[in-house]
Amino acid sequence: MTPIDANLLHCGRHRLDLSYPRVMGILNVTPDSFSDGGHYVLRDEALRHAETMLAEGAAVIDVGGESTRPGATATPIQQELDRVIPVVEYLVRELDTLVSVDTSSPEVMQEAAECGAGMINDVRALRRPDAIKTAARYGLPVCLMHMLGEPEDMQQAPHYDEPVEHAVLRFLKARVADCEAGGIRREQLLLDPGFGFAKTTKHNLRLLNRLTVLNELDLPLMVGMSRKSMIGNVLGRAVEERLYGGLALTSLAVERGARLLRVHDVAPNVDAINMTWSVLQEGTEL
Ligand code: PT1
Repeated sequence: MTPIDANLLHCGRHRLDLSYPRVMGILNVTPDSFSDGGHYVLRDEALRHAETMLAEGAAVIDVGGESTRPGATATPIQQELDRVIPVVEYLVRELDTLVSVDTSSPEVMQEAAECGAGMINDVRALRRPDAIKTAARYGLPVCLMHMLGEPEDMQQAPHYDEPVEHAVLRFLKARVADCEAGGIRREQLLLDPGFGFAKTTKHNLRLLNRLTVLNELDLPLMVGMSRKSMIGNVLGRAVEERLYGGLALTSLAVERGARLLRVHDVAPNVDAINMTWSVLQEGTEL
């Protein structure tokens, strides 16, 4: 066995060093995106937005063509392909950057991988038929996220019979086992508790409070809390007023072990992460 660097993800032609916390910039190509209002539908706008996020310090650009915010209805596969693939292709060609594809569809995973995407981000944790097989074939890192039900109905009275962090850990453990059994290397997996997915605000706050429980699996943790309603509900802020609240959550997530932060506002989050990380590093020596 050749020793592997546990902090280095192999993303096709790219490497992602997660020995310190990194930012994934959100690039929505849905016309109904919950906070970008579909402004980045055009390829050139997508390119400019991606360039800006990279200049601000994003390590990955996450391209998604299916809205998964609460209440969103299912997107037909062909529509998702039409939205996502041209943008992935264009970003890879023009920027030679690490592109992640936010999808649950094996067809989209396959097409995106073929045109150079380096990571798969699946809010359904590869539970669709053939998703594991497809991801395994390309060998790309996969983010497995916790959700119950589907975006359309997930917020109808979410309930857990045990502390929410235990339910999330149990679910992710089972998904990791299924993925490994299906030929995906453990070293290529990331875990995400799925903030805002089948969770009340109380669940979300508790999950962040207890985030360290998820470090038990010894896999890199990803979180996505940017502009979400958990901030809106606590602070009484509209979606465009949630940045400062989100930065507080980013700092706490980093302190509790998050290594990939999926955000809209890259520059402020990079500052919050680097400031938090510098404090944490000072506690490690002597
Ligand atoms: C996430 C995530 C994602 N979130 C990963 N991928 C979304 N890995 C899309 C709200 O409460 O957290 N992790 N892809 C966006 N989904 C939501 C969910 C958006 C809830 C908004 C809310 O406001």
